[in-house]
Amino acid sequence: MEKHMFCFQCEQTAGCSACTGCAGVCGKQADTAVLQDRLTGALIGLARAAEGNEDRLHADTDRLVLEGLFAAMTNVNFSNDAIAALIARVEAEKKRLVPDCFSCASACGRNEDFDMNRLWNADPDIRSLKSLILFGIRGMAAYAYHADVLGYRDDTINSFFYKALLVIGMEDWGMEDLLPIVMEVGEMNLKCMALLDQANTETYGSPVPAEVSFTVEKGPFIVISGHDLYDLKRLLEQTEGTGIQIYTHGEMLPAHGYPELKKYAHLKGNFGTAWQNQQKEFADLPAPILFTSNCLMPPKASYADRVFTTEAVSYPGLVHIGEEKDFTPVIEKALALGGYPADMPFTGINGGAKTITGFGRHTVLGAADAILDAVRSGALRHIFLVGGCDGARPGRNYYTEFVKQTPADTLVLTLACGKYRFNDLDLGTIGGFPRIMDMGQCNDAYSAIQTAAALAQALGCGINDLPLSMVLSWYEQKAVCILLTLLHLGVKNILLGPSLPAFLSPNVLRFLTEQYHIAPIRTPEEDLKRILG
Ligand code: SF4
Ligand code: SF3
Repeated sequence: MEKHMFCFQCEQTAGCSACTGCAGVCGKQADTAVLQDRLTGALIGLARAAEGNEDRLHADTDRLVLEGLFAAMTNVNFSNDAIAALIARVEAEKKRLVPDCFSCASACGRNEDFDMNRLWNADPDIRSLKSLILFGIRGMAAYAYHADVLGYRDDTINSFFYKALLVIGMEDWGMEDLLPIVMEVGEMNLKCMALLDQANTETYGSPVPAEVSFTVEKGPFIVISGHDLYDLKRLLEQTEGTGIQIYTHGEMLPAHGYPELKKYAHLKGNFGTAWQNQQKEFADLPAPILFTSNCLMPPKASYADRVFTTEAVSYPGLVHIGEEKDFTPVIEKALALGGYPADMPFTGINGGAKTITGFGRHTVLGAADAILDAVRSGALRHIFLVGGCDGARPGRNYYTEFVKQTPADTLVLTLACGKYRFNDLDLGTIGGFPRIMDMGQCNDAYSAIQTAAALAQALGCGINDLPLSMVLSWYEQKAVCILLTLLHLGVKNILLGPSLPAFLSPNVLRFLTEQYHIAPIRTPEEDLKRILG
């Protein structure tokens, strides 16, 4: 049994510094963390083997890289067996790429895995920049994976994963060499979010505004969580006509806006709030829960027999649904549990009984003229993008209070699971629109970026000159790649909370503060005053 690990990739890391003992705050055991490090080291070895052998790379090699990076993200894969199987696949792929290296005596390093302890013990600034690259590509890999599942791939994006992995393994690179790669992660992630947007909208249609109830109707049901719309679609097909209702959870909520998903009458509503409340919310649930991506918490014994995983998600003892996507075990569990005997009204954290989602870029840009007129006339004073991850640490009620205190002549755009802090509030309307518009999942930051770019173009100014402020919350590595995308686009004055990443060294933080004026959130009152003057 391992007694020592090192992980500081997420916002809830122990002591705002690093998880270093027998287990992380997320419940990841030290032996799993060590295996995930070995997996990352093996992926760096694979990138070394691929250098100069690009013509020998297959779509399967690219997919393996995505799976390996995705599996080491926070709250995705807790299974030593699953991680060990990935390591074995990476080693086999390396042997296929450079077979001669395994019998050669010269130590050229072409087939060598990287020891991640060298990174964790490196100079603080080098470790900080390489962590930004590694955690950024982990988040980005999840997006590329969801696009890949729908048949959308991009060679430029796939090649970049190898390049970034190679860089992480470089021993002699300094800050000036690493900084451009950090920014390139942001650039590539913009392409990657665009690819996923294309995959989702071409497959399921452009999202339209949809009201989503929090009430669970009587009878058998299944709760589906995570970001993967393909899994939801397969589940909807397999449950049609069975009498089983489907409820979204967490980041699956925006699925209600997609025409090809909302057409299923048994896609009923949304269950629960953000991921960190699952152990409480699932405790007495008379239904199975299917996890398709982050964020899975270690299930309590009271409901562990009802949790199922698929794709990159895995947890010891839970039933994993394989690539054939036969959801029979989930369906049988739903029928056996039977659901609630009568309709069960639930509420969001502010007591609201419903929410609205589906304000993707097509809808918001369709209203661009009205928004622009309102900005020009002064009827719309300011737009806030309040988005990002939710989490367990105290202090996140900042986002609820911030949104509640935004003046009536302002608009709040939101995305990702941080919105559960306020998405059940009714703040009224402005110019015929609700004052809170949910643009979708974290990857729909692409929609927000496109909207901001279009408004800036129409007003003849830069994004930083718009009456727009970004108030972001972060937790895991998808937030890291999105933040890097915003920096790549030159977005300044981002407010970030609830705390700053532990992997930012003082020098790297100083650079971000000086160049991009990133600032930590303070109080809603102070920040609103600072923004609105
Ligand atoms: Fe700690 Fe976060 Fe790493 Fe889990 S993912 S071990 S909580 S830093
Ligand atoms: Fe949430 Fe885990 Fe980040 Fe896609 S589901 S945003 S935290």
